[in-house]
Amino acid sequence: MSEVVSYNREGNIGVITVNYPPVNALGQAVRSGLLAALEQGQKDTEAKALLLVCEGRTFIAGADIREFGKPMQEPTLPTLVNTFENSDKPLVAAIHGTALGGGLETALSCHYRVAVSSAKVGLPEVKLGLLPGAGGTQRLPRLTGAQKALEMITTGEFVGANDALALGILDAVEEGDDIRAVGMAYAQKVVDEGKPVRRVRDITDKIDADKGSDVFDQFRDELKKRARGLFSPFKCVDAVEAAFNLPFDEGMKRERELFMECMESPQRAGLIHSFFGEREVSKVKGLPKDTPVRDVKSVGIIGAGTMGGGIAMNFVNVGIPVTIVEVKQDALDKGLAIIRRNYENSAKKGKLTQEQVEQRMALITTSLTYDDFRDVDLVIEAVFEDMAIKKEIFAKLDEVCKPGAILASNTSTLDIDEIASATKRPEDVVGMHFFSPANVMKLLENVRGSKTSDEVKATVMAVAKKIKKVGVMVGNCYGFVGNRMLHKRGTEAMSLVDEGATPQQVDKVLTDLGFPMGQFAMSDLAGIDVGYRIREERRKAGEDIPASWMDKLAEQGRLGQKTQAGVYKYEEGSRKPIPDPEVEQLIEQFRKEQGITPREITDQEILERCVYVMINEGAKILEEGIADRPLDIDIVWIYGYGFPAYRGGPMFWADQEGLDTILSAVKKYQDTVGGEQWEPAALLEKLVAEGRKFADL
Ligand code: 3H9
Repeated sequence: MSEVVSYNREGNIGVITVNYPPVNALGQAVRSGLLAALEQGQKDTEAKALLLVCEGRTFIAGADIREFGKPMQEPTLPTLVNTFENSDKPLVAAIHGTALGGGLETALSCHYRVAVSSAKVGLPEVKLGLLPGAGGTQRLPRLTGAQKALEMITTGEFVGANDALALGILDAVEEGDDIRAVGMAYAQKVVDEGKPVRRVRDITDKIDADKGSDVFDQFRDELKKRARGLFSPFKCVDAVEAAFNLPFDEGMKRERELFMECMESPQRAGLIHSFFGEREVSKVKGLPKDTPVRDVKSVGIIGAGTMGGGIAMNFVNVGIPVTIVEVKQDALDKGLAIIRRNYENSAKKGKLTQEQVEQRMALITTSLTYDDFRDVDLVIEAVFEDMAIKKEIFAKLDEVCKPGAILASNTSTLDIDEIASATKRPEDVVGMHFFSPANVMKLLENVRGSKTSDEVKATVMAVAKKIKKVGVMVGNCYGFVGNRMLHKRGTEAMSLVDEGATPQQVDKVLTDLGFPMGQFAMSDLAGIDVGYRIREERRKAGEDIPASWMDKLAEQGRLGQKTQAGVYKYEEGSRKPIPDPEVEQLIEQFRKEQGITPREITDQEILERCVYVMINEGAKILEEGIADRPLDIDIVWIYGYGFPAYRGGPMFWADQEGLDTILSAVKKYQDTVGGEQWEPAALLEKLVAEGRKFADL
């Protein structure tokens, strides 16, 4: 028998134990071990019932995702679950932690399920571009009916043990954390009460009740909005519907076919890359795992604006008190009122109790003086992008803050080393770039300065985890990883409109690729003045930034959503961008002034110029060591800018497009469009010459 699964008998209960850290995933060794253990249990004449239980922090968390995309090895998971269900002896699954995907499917193939109250169950395959492929789509609806099964399978959301009990997924829930004792007690009850083998496949009352229901079509309609561009959610509905239209064995076959379609889809590869990428980014290259981490028990924030307020919420949400400092009392009052309004809104939606709202608000202290930062462990500066002001602030922080306090800037573009130079402790200075809205967006781009200490780097990565963000460590340069690439895309998008495209055509190409919004809708959301100010600053600094029709928008006070007019116009209370003939005229006028004769621009050219330009820049970012690995860039773009996770991020997507295709387009635009953004990255040329991909780095 494999070491990862063992069999032993306790009294008249045969116990099958899985012990495959960290999450007891169903790799080949576990699958074959489980079959062997089951066989042993069947043969053990003293065993009257069998118990499946797991060691470590969780029940089985699913198939072993690392095996996907490789040739399948016997025994397969469907074979395993069918063999389990066919057991002649009653089988009990005892669940703690999370029973997910193939893990829940294995539990569903047992005849009874008991869990501790902290346990959760779910079928999250859809988040990996898959559907439950070991009977989940056939067995779950037999217990819950169509509606709930469709909800769980198409969202992948987890359900707590008590809810799972109410839904009929579990048979019993017990308090406590000794899962083996809970499982043994239940199995003993099964034996003592002579409970029969009860196979989920044979439970048909809910199937009969929902047969012919229009819930499937309703779900498909709903998914057209909720899961735009995605492949597997629709296949999930097809598979669940099969449970209602076909006999069990045929339903299983249909599920398998649909599962294989998903497995072969590029979306599955992209989503699994995102899954592992999200976890890999926490392992920073060159930063030893055992680097000491400083305790962050209190935080100071400079600026009570949208950004400062959003940042503060992240900390109070996890119980860390914050002190917000502003120059004027009314700015503090205004900021605090917005934070309260956000929490009150969550309370209205039932996400927080009124008591929790008050608890959170009580964790916020406001002040007009930096002296109140004397005892904090971390200060985050979130004032507007002005180097002189930032340096002044950091010099003051250096005077006031205790030794060992981390001094962070939320700058989105400026030089961290220059900011650090205003202090006598550059080793404690770091960038912590939050994305707006800071209480919602999952990315935290942590920026290392040349003197930032390892301890500070490790601490800000730990802080990201603590506040439930995905932290990515990047190097110091203009715009870091995310905005540096975004600015290249923005410049190309503006030029494309100069040359003849419409803003809505550019945006549509990007939303068709899977971005939640296009470049110009995003500019309207962020504020047209933001980009304008950056361009003006760079012009003042002597950079050759050409005039743009977008400058005219800013000069006319069309600042985006906040003025209900920007690149698009907006109806009162709506965020829906509406193309505006006035802007068309403004663009036409601009072209005339510049002597540009507009030409027809294809969607393909828009895609290449907006996205390939980012990839070329991404390659330069890698060359310069600003990002350690292509996956760091992918995760920045997925979590900070809405690059579709199912495409795996820009660098992963580039590998799928073909680096040779991208390089030849880059060279073409170097000749036709010009500019440093089209100078091919040496790394891109090298990879193409060697026939390698970003994934090979
Ligand atoms: C499936 O089951 C298909 C079937 O329907 C049909 C097949 C025919 N495999 O997230 P964490 C690793 S699809 C391999 O940091 P947490 C993870 O990479 C599967 N490895 O911990 C990490 O490794 P490292 C359906 C896995 O406590 C370590 O475990 N199941 C798997 O925050 C710790 O993970 C899912 O989609 C796996 N399945 O969260 C569940 N899962 O330390 C996916 C995790 O080297 N997993 N690892 O970086 C999760 O949602 C979370 O990991 C979990 C734990 C909630 C379990």
